[in-house]
Amino acid sequence: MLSNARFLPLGLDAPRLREGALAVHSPIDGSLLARLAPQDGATTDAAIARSVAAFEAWRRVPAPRRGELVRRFAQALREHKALLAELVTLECGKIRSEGEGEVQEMIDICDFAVGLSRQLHGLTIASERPGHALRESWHPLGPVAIVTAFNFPVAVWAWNAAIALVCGDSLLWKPSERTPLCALACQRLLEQAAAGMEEVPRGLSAVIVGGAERAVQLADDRRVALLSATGSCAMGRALAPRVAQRLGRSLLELGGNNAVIVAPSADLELALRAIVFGAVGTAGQRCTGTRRLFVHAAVREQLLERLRAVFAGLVVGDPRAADTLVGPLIGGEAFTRMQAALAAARAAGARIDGGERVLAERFPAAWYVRPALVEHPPSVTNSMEEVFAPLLNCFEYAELEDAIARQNAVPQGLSSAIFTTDLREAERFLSTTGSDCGIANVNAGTSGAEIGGAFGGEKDSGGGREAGADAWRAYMRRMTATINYSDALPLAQGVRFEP
Ligand code: UN1
Repeated sequence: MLSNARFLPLGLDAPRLREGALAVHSPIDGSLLARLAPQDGATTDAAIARSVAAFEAWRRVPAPRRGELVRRFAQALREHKALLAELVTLECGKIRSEGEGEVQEMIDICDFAVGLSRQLHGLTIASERPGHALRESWHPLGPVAIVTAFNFPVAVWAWNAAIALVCGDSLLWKPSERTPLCALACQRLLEQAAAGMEEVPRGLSAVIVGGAERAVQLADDRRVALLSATGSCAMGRALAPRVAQRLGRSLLELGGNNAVIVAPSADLELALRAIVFGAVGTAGQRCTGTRRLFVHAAVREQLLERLRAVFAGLVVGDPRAADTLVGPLIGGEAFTRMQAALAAARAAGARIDGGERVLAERFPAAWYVRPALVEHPPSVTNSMEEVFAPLLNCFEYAELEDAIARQNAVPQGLSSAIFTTDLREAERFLSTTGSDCGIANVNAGTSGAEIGGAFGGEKDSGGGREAGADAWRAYMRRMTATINYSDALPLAQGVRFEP
């Protein structure tokens, strides 16, 4: 069980974390961290009702004051950064530096949102009618439901929450069943930030602990103004039609099958480091992770030889240890899926280095793997599925056009990268007919985006955009107003209608 005293500042105190039906295990060693009581349909329904009431109060608070709440929250995050990062590591298994990076990402988006709280601007537009003004304004939207995955148990919520809060919305957070403690800790820090701000209504933010059926309930409920969901393509496919059925709004951030193209002119050392971080960072469990490599025939052997050596030498182990770079998979199903993908590749003639389970004796109830490098034979030209594990599929190419075509030939379209020092190749990759992804990088890897840019992807990756300069618009409703300050009533388009 979680050591109470240690995590007391995050509000994770004893009794209520020991009695429920939902067992939370650490992927580090399989140990039991807590037992939480999941919410049922009725308590979720009541939480939505409270969220509506909180929204109705919060939308009246001036946006810069709403920003003040987010500023205080960022302050609380700064104070508790190390502890929250430790909890992230414990609950989802990412290494310490990545846990801290995740909390930093929360702080970054909060700072960004505080600035935005004074910039939620509309337009004034020239009207075609004399004595008329045309104006656009943005108003708070309503309760925003945020469904998050285990791999970014705090940052992805913060991308949504910080912006939704300054936009005047209330929050309902359904975290992954695997990482509810992180959610409770964030909720506690937000409540602390709100203490002393009397304009913050009760129920402004709520955590809904539970499984997929709670996400379905949020998707189905008309009171939820926006469903922002991050997770697998399958999850998106299950939820999006439900929201669409009630003509509601959704913002989807789903899977990726991200590729790196390495051209003959590439700085190979740079490419190597970016590919390794992209493929094995967070134990391959990032939606932006590098799944595919298209390397030019001229540099193939050189790069793969280096990759094999680096993969073989990576320190896999307890993510709390200072020298570990690859922590555990989230669980046994992830391991099984990875092994199935490796078996299929092997059957089709691939050369595979790594991929085996390690540390099974020390951690019998956890799932550590050596990252796998899969070199496909020429007969296999692409891999279509996202396997959420440290597994890199390598292919050779001869013409850039063909590499770009293969990169784009998958259902997903989240992130992509090219390594080249040839300006023409780089610009070709970023052009209209280049990468079809929401994120396209040059001489930088597929993962590790900063919050200043819009984040999200095309096709099966969901089409949504979070973070970035204009993401706030998704969390507000847009109103166009025509104001007639004349004493006549001219109709637009010159229409005459005189009864
Ligand atoms: C995710 O995996 O869901 O760009 C989000 C990145 C991180 C966010 C990943 N900033 O890799």
